[in-house]
Amino acid sequence: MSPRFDPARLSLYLVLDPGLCAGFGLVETVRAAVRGGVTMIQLRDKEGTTADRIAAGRALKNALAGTGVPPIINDDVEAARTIGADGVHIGQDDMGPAEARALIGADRVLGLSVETEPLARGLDPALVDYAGAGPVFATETKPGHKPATGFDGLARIVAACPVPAVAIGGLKPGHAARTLASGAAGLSVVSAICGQPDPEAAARALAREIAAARMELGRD
Ligand code: TZP
Ligand code: MG
Repeated sequence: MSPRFDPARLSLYLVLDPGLCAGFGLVETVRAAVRGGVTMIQLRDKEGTTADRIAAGRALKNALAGTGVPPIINDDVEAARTIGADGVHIGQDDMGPAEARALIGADRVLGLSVETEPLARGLDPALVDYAGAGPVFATETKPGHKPATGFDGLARIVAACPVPAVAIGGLKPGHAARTLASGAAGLSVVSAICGQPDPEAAARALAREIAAARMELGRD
């Protein structure tokens, strides 16, 4: 586990889809989302090349400089290393956590997607810092995703998981209380911020809802 990782960062985790962010552009979306209160940001560019991810990752890293919000790169260890990103997020179909950890070193954050209880239980906390659990709901943002877990399924995955888990998949305003009550450390969203008419307001509404849910659950 990375000594630099603060699980509180999972509270409102924006996953950037460059296509969905095209209206405002990646950098403007990032700035707006940070003003609104996102706590961690991942670049998830499934269409681009490593060169594209390096260029977009650099722009993300520059936009986040001085904010305390860590830039994470999806899948692409080479891009993450090249730009000096804070971490990498991998899925079950990507390189394994042992290989990813060996390539990124001890200091960077490593996230792993887990869609089922057995996958959560099998996660090695010596290698992986946090889990992405879901999808909670069906979502058009990830075609061909695994079956939706619902909140009950999410709670079982989180309970089986030896590291903090952030929930993902179809999460929108109105979902914070049930997500946190499931034991998740936070909400990860794409389309609830990317491509919204006012990404800052969208992020702020979610951040407030999460803060209120934390208070309600006595998790502050
Ligand atoms: N992994 C599981 S669901 C998902 C990913 C990357 C997409 C979530 O997107 P949205 O728009 O927040 O439903
Ligand atoms: Mg992947």
